[in-house]
Amino acid sequence: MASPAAAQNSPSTALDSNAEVNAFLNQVATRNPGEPEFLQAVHEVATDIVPFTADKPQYRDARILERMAEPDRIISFRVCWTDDNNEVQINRAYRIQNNNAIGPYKGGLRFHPSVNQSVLKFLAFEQTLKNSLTSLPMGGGKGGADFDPKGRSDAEVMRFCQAFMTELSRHIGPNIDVPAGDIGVGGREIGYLFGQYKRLNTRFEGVLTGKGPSFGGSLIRPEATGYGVVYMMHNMLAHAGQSIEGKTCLVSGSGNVATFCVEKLNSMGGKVVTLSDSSGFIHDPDGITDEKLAYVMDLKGNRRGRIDEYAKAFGCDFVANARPWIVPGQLAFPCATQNEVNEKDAADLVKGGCQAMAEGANMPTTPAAVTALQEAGVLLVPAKAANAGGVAVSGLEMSQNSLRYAWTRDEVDARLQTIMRDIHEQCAGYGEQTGGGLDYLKGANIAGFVKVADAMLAQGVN
Ligand code: NDP
Ligand code: 2IT
Repeated sequence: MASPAAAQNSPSTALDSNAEVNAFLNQVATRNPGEPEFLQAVHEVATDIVPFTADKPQYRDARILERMAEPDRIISFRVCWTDDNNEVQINRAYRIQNNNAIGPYKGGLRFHPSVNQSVLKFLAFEQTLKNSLTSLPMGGGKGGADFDPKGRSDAEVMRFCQAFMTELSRHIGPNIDVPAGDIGVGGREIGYLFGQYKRLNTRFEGVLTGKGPSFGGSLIRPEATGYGVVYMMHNMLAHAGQSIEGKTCLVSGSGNVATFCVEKLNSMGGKVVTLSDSSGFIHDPDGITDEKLAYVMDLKGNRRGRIDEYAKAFGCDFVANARPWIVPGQLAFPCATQNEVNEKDAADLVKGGCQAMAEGANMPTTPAAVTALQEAGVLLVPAKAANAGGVAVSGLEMSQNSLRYAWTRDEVDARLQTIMRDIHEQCAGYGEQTGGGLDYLKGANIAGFVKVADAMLAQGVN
């Protein structure tokens, strides 16, 4: 395995750049009070970009990083709808249009009670760099609402989606902003949202991705994020002379990203022993086989049940209110939500023999945990590189919609594999350390930044 990230700069340059990072972050903190997730994401990027641009006055003079960390536009709106008891419900919704230097705004919608402006601003900022890594023409955006789909009937979810789209439709379009799914927004919700957009605009156009295959959705889009995470792990391990075959894998979450991550790991010879949801995790030492995975997909995707039912069905352990990182294993795939791996979890992972992590969720690892993992020599591919397969196939869905054509599963999967290989190469290229080893976080930040920055420079001050 590669050695831990080594410091590149001389002590005095490092001090200068630390001071500059801090000055920049103080400014961002003052402008964005009460937004810890947004500051965390900007901090993590600035730590790499400020030293990188130290000898590149073109980026500094044009204040590119500051401009990227100030969303182009924040749209905030009220969503009113009636529940099955005819009671009026009110939710708060947003669309953050962060940056469209390289293409229309693009990014998912999240429906979860924890949604607020800070969470969506961090996601939109990250999305800008992620979409750049895919090499497809997509800017960065993110949206959602503090609506909780849990326990709601199909009819309630439909009415909420219709009310949400009634306002959102004014702000999006195939050449303006193209939303997709994220936590709490899957094929069902995208269908309802698309139907309402069409009703309001009388236009059948590729304004959302993740649509059903019978109305313009790309094959492999549901699988793409989870598959892409595993392709990235494969590339990273191959670079280090290793493979997934025979390794014990820890996966968190049990939604879209987690389940297709397990499917691909199984097909590549990994043994997955954990899954989780917001109530706790299951540990199945015999492995979550394809048959057991089909049960999980039905449980979470159709019946919308809880993960402890798996433990009852297959006779294994369920640990309430805990995360899987205490289980020994070589490969880790956090696929639930932000900050689900903290410093203590990182220590547990290292103790349990973890060698590599690919982030399926966005920003799942706290800064202290990142440091602990890197210092222990764990290979770590950050979310903006590892989970970019989802938005990449969304980009391919946009291409197919423009062509009025549909590629086969194999064609889309082949393109996905090529894109993930290319992202790995970009990150490895920019992440090489002078003392040897690879810092994939730095590589992803710089590779994502450069393309957007150059497009912004070319387009003048705006
Ligand atoms: P889903 O809604 O399909 O699944 C989310 C899973 O994470 C569920 O198991 C859910 O548990 C769990 N979870 C959600 N919030 C929390 C929480 N606060 N604490 C513990 N567990 C939680 O979402 P996705 O699989 O689509 O998304 C998972 C992650 O992947 C997110 O970070 C998302 O941003 C990221 N991502 C998604 C992409 C996509 O294409 N869908 C693309 C790239 C990244 P429960 O059932 O109890 O709510
Ligand atoms: O975080 C993400 O990259 C997504 N939720 C997918 C976005 C998309 O537009 O497909």
